[in-house]
Amino acid sequence: MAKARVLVTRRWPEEVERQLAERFEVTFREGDAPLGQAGLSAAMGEYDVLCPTVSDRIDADVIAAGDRVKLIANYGVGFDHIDIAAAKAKRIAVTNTPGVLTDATADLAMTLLLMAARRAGQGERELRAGRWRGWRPTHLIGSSLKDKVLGLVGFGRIGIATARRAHHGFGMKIAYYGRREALPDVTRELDAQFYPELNDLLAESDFVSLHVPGGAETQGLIGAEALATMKPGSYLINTARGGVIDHAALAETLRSGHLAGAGLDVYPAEPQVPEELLDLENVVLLPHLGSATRETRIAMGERALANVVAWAEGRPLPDRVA
Ligand code: 8YV
Repeated sequence: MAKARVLVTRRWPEEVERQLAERFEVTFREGDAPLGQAGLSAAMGEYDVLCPTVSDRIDADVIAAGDRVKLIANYGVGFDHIDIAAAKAKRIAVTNTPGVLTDATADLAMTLLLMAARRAGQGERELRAGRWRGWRPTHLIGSSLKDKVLGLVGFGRIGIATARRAHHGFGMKIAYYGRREALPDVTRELDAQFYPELNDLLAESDFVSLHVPGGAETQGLIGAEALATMKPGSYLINTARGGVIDHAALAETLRSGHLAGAGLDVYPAEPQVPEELLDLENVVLLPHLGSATRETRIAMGERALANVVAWAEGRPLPDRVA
């Protein structure tokens, strides 16, 4: 039987590219530049399997553009960049890579939280620019974490992993908003307080960290009203998806001082970063690094590969989302 034709849209760590190439007829894109809508559309008619990332917008037009692709094996856990309804309608299976990037992303949420709380980005910019005037008791004063309330919006795998770090490592109190209450074991372990209403969580939290999926359901969830509801002097952390926040409203809230700071890893139209944030000292801006560890990026590739192999062998797909 002919090997399935697989397109990998962005470069993966070498060891997983090699494993994939041993089993399939794979096209890797030498330059690692994004394919764009035209390239993705053309691929729909030329490959059996597409392995995209968050940087590829697989919308309804792309999905309609060709009839050959039977599996979209996404390299990443979030899949709001793929039109799931359109894929389902064409009986194209979609898989993701859950679980393997939980710890890396929770680590990055804590990185942002600590950087925002301790004004680390601001301090580094000051030092590199030669503006540091030496130690003094009132220099770049931030916030402590111990006994502060961390409110998690979304309490799935990554939200819980972040809560564990914050609670056991930094002595923070844990509160969360989600569709349902967490399992009793988790609630007990973290002494976590459930808030069925988002606004109540926002009003009570010293730090808010977002862990909901992207897409229509969470678009603009943290808009002007939600930001105004947040505690004065609190902090907002986002490692989820950029569309969850209204960034014009966030910039205003940071400028006014209502929020003490924010830490962001994701943006609505990456790689563009909302202009209004760039001049603000009290926001930490990272370039979507949530899962960017060697171990994690290899594990993500292996997980995507496992789905492609299962598909090729006609077995149930381990991480099917459509
Ligand atoms: C990935 C992510 O690097 O997995 C996700 O959903 O946001 C990132 O950690 C990216 O999505 C890869 O496609």
